[in-house]
Amino acid sequence: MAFDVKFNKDEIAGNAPICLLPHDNADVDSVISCIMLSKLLDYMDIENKICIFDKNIASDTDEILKKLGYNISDYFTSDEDKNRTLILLDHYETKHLGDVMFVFDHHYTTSSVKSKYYYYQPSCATAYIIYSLMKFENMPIDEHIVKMFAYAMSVDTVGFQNNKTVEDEVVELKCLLKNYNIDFETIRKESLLVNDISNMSIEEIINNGRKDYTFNGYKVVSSYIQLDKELDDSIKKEILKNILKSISNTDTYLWVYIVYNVSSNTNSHIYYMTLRSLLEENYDYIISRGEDIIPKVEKYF
Ligand SMILES: [Mn+2]
Repeated sequence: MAFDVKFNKDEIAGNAPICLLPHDNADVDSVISCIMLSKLLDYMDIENKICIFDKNIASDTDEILKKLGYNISDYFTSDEDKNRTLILLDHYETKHLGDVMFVFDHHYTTSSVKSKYYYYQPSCATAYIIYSLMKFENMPIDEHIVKMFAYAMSVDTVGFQNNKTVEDEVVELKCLLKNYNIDFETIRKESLLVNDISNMSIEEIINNGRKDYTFNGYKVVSSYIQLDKELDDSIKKEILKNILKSISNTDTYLWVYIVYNVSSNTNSHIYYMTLRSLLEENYDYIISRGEDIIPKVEKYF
């Protein structure tokens, strides 16, 4: 794919050291994109530093980065500097200080982006965009780099199954992995981090991946588990019973609980529970909580 971004070495070097920023509540893709771009800038001889200000890291990010040999706390920093030049990865606006020179993102926005250069592409992951940039700059691609963006792509598309999946990119990735004898299915499974509910308490099961919202004054909670099989009926009953208990104890109006089955028999079960009602929805694909379910719930309020 042609890569038409103005990535001028002299201009960037003139603003060095460059600070590479993942979004707050950093996830796998935003951190991997930073690490990949840092490698590219190193290759171009441009001084750079990855800065993670928000120490709340999205769940499981740590685990996948460790698999790749990185320790996320190595990038933690607290010193803001308004004279810094920033590059934002996997997001398009920031509250952190500095001048934004580049934004690389795969999320579409209609709001105006306050960055000198803005690069958006509807890719599986921002890490794939950085891989394209590496190729554009003739940087040698090795097995480790391929593994990095493979994990990021898989995490962001829930194992290449949600509607953010770009088929052309998956075909290219499969080809690259084959060249290095890396098994696609292994990367996919490892990135999905299937919950082992036999080792989780009922509290952990109902609060996994929890997010809290307030819509028009109503308290809404969402959480989910990811399995590689169907949920047993007895555990399902136990989960719903405990969610109901939590709803009445915490003055929650609605609890949206999602059970993902990421086996080859892919599906999503969604339970919308209030004190007095339970609505169940089933899909034969991996539905996105952030893009499909929560916006619909918000509209309801
Ligand atoms: Mn992303």
